[in-house]
Amino acid sequence: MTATMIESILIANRGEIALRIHRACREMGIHTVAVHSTADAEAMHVRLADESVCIGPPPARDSYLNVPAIIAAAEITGTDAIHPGYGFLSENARFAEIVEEHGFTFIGPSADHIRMMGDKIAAKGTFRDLGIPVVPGSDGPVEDEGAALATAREMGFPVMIKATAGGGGKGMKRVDSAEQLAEALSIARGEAMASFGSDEVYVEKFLTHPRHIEVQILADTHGGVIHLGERDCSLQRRHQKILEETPSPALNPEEREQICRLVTSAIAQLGYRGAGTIEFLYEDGAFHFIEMNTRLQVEHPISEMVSGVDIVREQIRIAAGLELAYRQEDITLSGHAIECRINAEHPETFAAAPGRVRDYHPPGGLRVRVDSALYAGYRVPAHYDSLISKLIVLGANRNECLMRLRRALEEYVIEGIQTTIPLHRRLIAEPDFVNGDYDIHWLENWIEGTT
Ligand code: MV4
Repeated sequence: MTATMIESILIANRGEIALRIHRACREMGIHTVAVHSTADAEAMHVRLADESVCIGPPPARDSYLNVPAIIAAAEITGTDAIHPGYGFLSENARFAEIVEEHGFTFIGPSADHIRMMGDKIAAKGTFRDLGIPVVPGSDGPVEDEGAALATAREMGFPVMIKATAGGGGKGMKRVDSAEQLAEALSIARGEAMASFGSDEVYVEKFLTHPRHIEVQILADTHGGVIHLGERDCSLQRRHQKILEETPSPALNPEEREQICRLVTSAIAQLGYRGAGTIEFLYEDGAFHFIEMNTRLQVEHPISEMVSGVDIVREQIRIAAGLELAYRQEDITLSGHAIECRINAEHPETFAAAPGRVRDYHPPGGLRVRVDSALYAGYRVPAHYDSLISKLIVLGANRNECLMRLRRALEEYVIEGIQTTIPLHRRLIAEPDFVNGDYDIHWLENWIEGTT
């Protein structure tokens, strides 16, 4: 593979992730182009970029999802490459194709790999064939109620009906008994059709108390593949992650080494390119693959903190046809990192709380990182995701990490809008959390019991 010169990158995103990508570009001497909606004219990502282009009105479908406007912005500014960030167009295979058809470099995997992982049945089959343990299930779409029932009886109830085109919690239905199956199947199909334009579904054994553990990988176009360990993302509310940590308190070093090596080998055999995350449900000492994400993830900084690897820099190097700057043996995962997602939301009701930030004082000090596009006087728009900041801290071990996190959360001042900082202050004082004793259901139960 020959190297492609990347001298200028259009960042097809907003908020903290647009800043994150801009920072990597700056340190690499790469020119940046921001795109923004009319609601974001005063946004920090626009202020920091070398150039900016307004691509449409506030609704995302008219701006950050507006493919012709983004391609036109890249053409007008003469950029070499487009980084999609997360969300928006980041896992849209057709967008990746269009970018390349217009002669730009897409900073991400091939459109074929994005498409493959977007089809959850295809993804499962691919990883199963590569020796990765998957959740037992129908191993393909279920054609009708009879087929679904046969699979369910084989697995034993409860089972989960999932949309082939789903992911991230959309289009799923738990079924506890044969009597519930027909209705659940028809609801799941209807929801899948409405959300994804396909009513294809599959059936899996329902795992009752798993943890969500995901492995971060990077793969170049020269056969180089590395992992940066795992992240435990079990603390979620309505499929929105609230706090992530690495390493997972649930794994011992042998389990970690085994799953990370298995994943690295599978990714190498796939010929995958770019950053990726392989998601597992982990229950009773066993891993079960569920999905692969083909984008940079919100929680990538905790992996950067323990590994020292700049994941965005490596994404850009990979897209330029360069080799990864690291081999696995160059990487030492050391210490413990936690990320708190801070949202512009009421800390108890989770009602969206956009508005003007009156005063702003982020925490600092040793091993404290704040990824945020906030500034004093900024008005958080109501049109987009409520994530306004990520507080990431590193400690020599989990206890030191928790002490530092408590200190940093105490320091953090965001005045004028409601945020989830008070939720995080309460959460990290909970004995179950302090003990690392939680599964994917723990947070919602705790919120229900304490608010
Ligand atoms: C499951 C499951 C239990 N059993 N699959 C939710 C998001 C999607 N990526 C997969 N999800 C789940 N799949 C089987 N076979 C439970 C969930 C699930 C979940 C997973 C990860 C983190 C939080 C979750 C909350 C509810 C349900």
